[in-house]
Amino acid sequence: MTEKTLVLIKPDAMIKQLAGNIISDLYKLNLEMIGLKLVNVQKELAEAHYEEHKGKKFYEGLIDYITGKLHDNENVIAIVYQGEKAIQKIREFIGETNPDRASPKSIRGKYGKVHTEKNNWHETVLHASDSIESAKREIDLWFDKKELINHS
Ligand code: FUP
Repeated sequence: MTEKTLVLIKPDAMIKQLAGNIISDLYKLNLEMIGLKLVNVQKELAEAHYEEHKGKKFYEGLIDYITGKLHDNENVIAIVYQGEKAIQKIREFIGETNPDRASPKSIRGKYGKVHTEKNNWHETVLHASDSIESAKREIDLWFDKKELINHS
């Protein structure tokens, strides 16, 4: 089934200059890129994106992370991919949520970090939507329809 999914190249990946390599690796999944932009992430957008985690002990760290406060870089690259099994393909590529448990071949396994000293906040390098419903919600949050190629 053709799906759309949202990928965010997070501030840690941006500061480590991993964005080019990540996009290059994502090409290998044979998905179509239908939207891409650099976003200066404000608190409102961060809180809307992570609303399901409000109140959890790592929430404040997560919001500081995605708004760039922890890496002195508040820009992330947001990309929408479309294709067969796009959600599953990209989730496998990025690896498990906890970088310590993620496959060493995955992006999170290679570059992620768990900060036990900061309420178990995970530095996860990339975000990728985990279901059709969350992809739809997240794409609407990060992109205007007219910013997507061949939007329907
Ligand atoms: P994922 O979809 O893999 O990003 O995972 P979740 O939606 O469960 O988590 C959202 C964000 O919270 C991720 F960036 C990781 C972060 N997180 C922590 O920082 N600590 C935790 O204990 C669990 C999740």
